[in-house]
Amino acid sequence: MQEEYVFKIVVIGDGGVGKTSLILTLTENRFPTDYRPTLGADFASYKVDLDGKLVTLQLWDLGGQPSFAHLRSFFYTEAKGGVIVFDLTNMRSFENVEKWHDEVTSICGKIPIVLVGNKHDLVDERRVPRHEAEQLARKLGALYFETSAKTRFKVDEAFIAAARLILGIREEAKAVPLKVTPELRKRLLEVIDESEDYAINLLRDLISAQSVNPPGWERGVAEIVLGELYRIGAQTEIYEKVEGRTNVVGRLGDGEPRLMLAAHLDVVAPGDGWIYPPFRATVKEGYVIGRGSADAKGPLTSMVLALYAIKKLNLQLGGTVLLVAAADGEAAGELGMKYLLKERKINVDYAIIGGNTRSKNICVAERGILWLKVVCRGRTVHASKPHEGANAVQALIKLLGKVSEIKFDVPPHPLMGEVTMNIGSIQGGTGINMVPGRAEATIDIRYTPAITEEEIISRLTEIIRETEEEVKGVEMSLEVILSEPPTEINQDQFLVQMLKKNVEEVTGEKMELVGENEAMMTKVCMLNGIPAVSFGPGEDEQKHRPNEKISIKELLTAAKVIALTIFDILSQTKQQLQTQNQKIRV
Ligand code: G3D
Ligand code: MG
Repeated sequence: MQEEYVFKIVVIGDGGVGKTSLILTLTENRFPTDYRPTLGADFASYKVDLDGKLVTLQLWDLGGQPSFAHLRSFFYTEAKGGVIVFDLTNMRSFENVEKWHDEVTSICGKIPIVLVGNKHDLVDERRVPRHEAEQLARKLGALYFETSAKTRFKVDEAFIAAARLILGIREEAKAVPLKVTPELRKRLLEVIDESEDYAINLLRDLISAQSVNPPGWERGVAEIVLGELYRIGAQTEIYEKVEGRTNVVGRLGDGEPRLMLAAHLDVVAPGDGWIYPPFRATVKEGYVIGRGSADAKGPLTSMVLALYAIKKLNLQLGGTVLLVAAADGEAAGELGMKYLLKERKINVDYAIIGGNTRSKNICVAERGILWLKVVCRGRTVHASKPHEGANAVQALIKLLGKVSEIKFDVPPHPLMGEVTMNIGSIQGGTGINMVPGRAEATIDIRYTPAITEEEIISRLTEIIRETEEEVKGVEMSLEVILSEPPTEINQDQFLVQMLKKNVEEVTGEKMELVGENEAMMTKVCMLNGIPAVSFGPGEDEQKHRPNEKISIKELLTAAKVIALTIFDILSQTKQQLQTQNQKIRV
């Protein structure tokens, strides 16, 4: 016999936020066009089957009658859960949420609360940033949803979540090996196709949560990822090496093997040349336009979508998927991936890093990175007697002239391409009437296995000594700021093979192995012993450009490939994976 439950839920919030509309949409599938403020307390019933349990929700709507104190206590009595609604276009209604929360908890005690930001369809009139709402929800211990009573977007999800919370349904974390059948794979792809709106809305919100680095402040956008992961049912953790530089780690499933999906949260400054607002997503002709759409909030969206779809199928994974939304991806990653792997000891068997490979190619090789600083020290004197000083700026100009001429005569690598060098910054002198005593420049060199770090440094040192001879009185030094060798994953690795198979299954096209994409995080993983590739939607050329955009179709394709790959990897035992990898030539 089916178990039956009846729960009273109070639906509260300021007048006009859409409480009556939500209840009517849910229970009668009718958006009220002629609306009369509800008089007194009233309730409507909503029945739902939750994993074989028949639950009836009695939804009580106070109808905005703040004066009747006795009515209010009657209204709240015996409520097992609360839905607090505010209007996303009305800041005041959001500011009053805590007041409503206090009222319900003062009478009902600590009951499960769902926070709802309604009128999600009014995109252009939105006033409440999603990350602030997510933050408030966490503070209140509530589950947050954004809904539209008008389009029925997420309305059922919000109320079903309330019912689940009251029932105390938790996901069992048993590591039962996943049974992957062709039907299941097909269903997974269908769920992703049905989730296009979900993906667009998530990416829109990620873009709106500005996270420009430098200076770097990822906490806002991290709140959004955190909320999404929480709703999906992932275990979540936050790590900050520096305050506000937030990393989010979500875990779905349990035990081994472990697959990490990772993308960075920060973006570069918008710069000039935008026709579209950089931090308000424009959806146009199959693309989402905005800063970070490609680099890397689009790839991040595909990853979250993959987890969302797997969760919708209600599967128990035979291992763990980690979703890492990392800080500091636009810099060297000291506060992001490096910190997570080295100091937070995150350990996985494989990593897919969100890059822009058009959901088609897989990036398996990254050049080495060598960041150098040259410093020239001369002697400062008054500008009227330059012969008595030693001009550090002039010496540096001479040196950089020669450095620009360096040719590294090595053949291009089939995947990584050429060795390149770029003089990135130059600083020196203090004023027009002084002979400068100090000048410095930074140089970025990307190199292939055809040359070593030592060879590059010795070439530069040679040129420095030569220039020092020519410009008497200026001392020159070379300092290594960052040095990471070239890395390349073995193409026979199970991860590469599965991605290749799945790209071909989903797109029907041959995938290509490429090099040079999202270099830093992939490299950080490889150097920490984690086989890693970069893969994701979007074109590499869109990175750091004005009017940055990403194809919605590619967003979904990447999610499909990633979700199928999760299936393939997590349906193996750790031992099977190890055997697979032992077969690989070193
Ligand atoms: P309340 O019960 O919280 O007081 P109502 O709010 O459900 O009566 O809704 C107040 C107004 O907001 C109504 O408009 C209603 O149509 C509108 N509304 C409710 N939900 C949504 C939504 O999701 N999207 C949009 N666009 N409008 C919504 P009127 O004009 O009748 O006052
Ligand atoms: Mg009402």
